[in-house]
Amino acid sequence: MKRTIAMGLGALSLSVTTLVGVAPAQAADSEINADCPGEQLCLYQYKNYDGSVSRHARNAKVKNLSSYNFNNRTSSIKNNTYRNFRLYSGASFSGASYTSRHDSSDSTLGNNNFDNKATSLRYLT
Ligand SMILES: [Ca+2]
Repeated sequence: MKRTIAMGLGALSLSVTTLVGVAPAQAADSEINADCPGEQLCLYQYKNYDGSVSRHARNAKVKNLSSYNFNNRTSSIKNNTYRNFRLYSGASFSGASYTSRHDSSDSTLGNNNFDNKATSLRYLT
C-alpha cells in the first residue's frame, strides 16, 4: 500500500491509492488532533472534517451507528487512536468495509467508495 506524507490539506486526495477500503495516507499529528482530541475515532458528516461529529473511544464496537444518529452519514474520518478501525456498510460488522489506520485521517471517503456508507464499526486488535 502506498503511503504519502501530507504536504497540505489538498495534497492527500490527489495521491490516493486505488486500493478500495484502505486509508491511503497519514496526516500530521496537529491536523489529526485539531478537533479530535485524545484517544478517539471521529466521524464527520462532511468531507474535510466538517459538519456533525461522532466520537468513539478506542475500544468502540458499534453495531449500528443509528444509535448515534450517524448511520450512512460519515464522509471523512480521523483516527487519533493507536488502533486500526474497520467500518462496515452493513449492521453488526457486515458488508463492504473500510479500514482506518491508527493515527491517521482521511479527508474524504468519496474516493474509497465509502461516502455515507458506514453503518457499523469496531477496532481491530
Ligand atoms: Ca479517502
